[in-house]
Amino acid sequence: MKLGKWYVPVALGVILGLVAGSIVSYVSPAPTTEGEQAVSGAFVPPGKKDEYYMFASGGHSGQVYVIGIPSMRRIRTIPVFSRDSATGYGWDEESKKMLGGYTWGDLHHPALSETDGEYDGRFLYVNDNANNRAAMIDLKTFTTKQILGPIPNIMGPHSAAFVTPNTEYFMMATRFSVPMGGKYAPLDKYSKEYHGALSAQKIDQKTGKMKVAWQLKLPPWNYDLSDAGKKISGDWAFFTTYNTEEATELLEINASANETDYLVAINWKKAEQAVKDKKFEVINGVKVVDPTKVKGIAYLIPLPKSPHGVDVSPDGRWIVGSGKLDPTVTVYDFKKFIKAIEKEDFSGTKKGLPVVNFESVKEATVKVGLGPLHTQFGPDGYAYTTLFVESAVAKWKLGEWKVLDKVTVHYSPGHSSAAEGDTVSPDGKYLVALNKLSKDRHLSVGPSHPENMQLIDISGDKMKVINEAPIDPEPHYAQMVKADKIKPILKYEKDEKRPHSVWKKEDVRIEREGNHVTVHGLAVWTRFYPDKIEVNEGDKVTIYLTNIDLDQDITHGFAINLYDIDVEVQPGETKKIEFVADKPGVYPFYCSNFCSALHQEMQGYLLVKPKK
Ligand code: K7E
Ligand code: CUA
Repeated sequence: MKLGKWYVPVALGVILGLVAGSIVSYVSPAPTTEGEQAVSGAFVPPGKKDEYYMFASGGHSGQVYVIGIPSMRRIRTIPVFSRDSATGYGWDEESKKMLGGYTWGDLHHPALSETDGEYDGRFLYVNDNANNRAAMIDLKTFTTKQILGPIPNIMGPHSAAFVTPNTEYFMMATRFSVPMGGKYAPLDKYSKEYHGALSAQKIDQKTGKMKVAWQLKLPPWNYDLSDAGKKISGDWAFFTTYNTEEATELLEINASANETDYLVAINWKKAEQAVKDKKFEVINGVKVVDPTKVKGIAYLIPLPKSPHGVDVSPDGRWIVGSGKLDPTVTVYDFKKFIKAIEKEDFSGTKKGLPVVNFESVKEATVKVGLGPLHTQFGPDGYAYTTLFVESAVAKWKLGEWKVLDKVTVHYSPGHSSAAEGDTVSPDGKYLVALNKLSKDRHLSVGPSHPENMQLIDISGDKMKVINEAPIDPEPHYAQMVKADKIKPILKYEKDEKRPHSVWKKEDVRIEREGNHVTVHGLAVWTRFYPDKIEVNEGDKVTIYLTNIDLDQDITHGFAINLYDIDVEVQPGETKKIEFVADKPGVYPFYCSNFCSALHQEMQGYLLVKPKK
């Protein structure tokens, strides 16, 4: 084995990481008492509410965490790709169908819907890196309303998720390249027969639901992170790549051999046009455009040292790429990029795609520090880059291209999230560092440590850590939106036309058709109608249950002992439950969500008569 160029920076990074880790354990700037928090502005007293919602990805928990800022209180967990018995998600028919037999997901990057580049508070989109899916959460109810996929031709859509400035599309690109169309090809055919892909999901503006619209066939590289253009770059999207070496083994070494990988710039309007012009082939039922055959869609921009994050400035002009093995971020000027492609100022082609001349489009190299991963923005051109190896956040300024301040965090931040940070007009004020390690920061809970989120006041010249909270594994990215933009409903409408809902005791019924028993029931403070369901062993049972308590916060559960069933019905909601009564005997059912002083009385019996 040859010791390549990769060896020195990697080893240096590890050593410096250890040194930085041991230094920062002595620093403890976060306020620890309410008094200190009150002084710092992070304390939200009883009766007062937070200024921002932060929606954090739950990583391989498959969930979304809702956190109040600045209090850092976790308000809610929204199950998306994993079942959650606390909300009955994954047991009723609707959510069971959405999950499609998968029991988990790897949720990395949430994206709030936007209008004119501003968060509009309607929907939240997320990706599933594990099972090639995308999901939509309706922020009226804070519930998952759609899981799309597995989407064909993509594999591990980590390079996601963002929406275009008016939520036209939700785009995702593959982390792993595989043979397209779900085919088999041996690894020694990697360079020829494997491909990356970008999948564009069109969004219905009324329902927020997605549909796979078209895809791009891309070179067999790993597509890592992405961001949508804004304003002047609004027709474009940017993706980082690694492993342009096309290695298939020992990637930690072999995928770090090249000095530069690429930033892939995609003109999604041109891709849309190519589809209209019928310049596509259909693979696995999806319209796939090959940008090596249609000019003007895809360009490569060299980006140093195994890039991770790419982030577009609020005005859309500056594109910031972080090379994780280099202590710098590289900033490109979108205006220079447009000039370069007009003049065909290329240094060559790679895999059939034009490579833009690096020096012609690069504006600056900012020496931010060790292990830069992701950048967020504040107003007035301030930028904040997380430094994983250095356990710090660097503040720098667009145009000045130099670091103005640094703050130590605990420890090893991945992403950070700024208030309204991905919009065309970030608020400043708050930045949350989503730290991967917490080590000694909280009471020990054994070998598995929580992650650690730290709130940084970015309103002054000096950044200050003013609050922190541990959290379950594992937030990657998060978005922070002004609280008054989110308008949740407090109960479901009493809709008497809703199929299978019953609102009066007189309409409650149990019907049998062959060996299929259908129950139209209701839950009302403090009983179930019916409270006795008699079936025969082997019957298929369908229960429609409506909660007719229309008061805020009167949630009923419906759980059946030993039948592994647990759903929740919100005020005014109807849920469908289905199972086969394959166990004979007597099985109490009960309300699993505390609803009143007589909650414990809210029970009934499922009687399953044995076969003779
Ligand atoms: Cu953890 Cu965005 Cu999946 Cu970087 S990613 S840290
Ligand atoms: Cu209804 Cu508890």
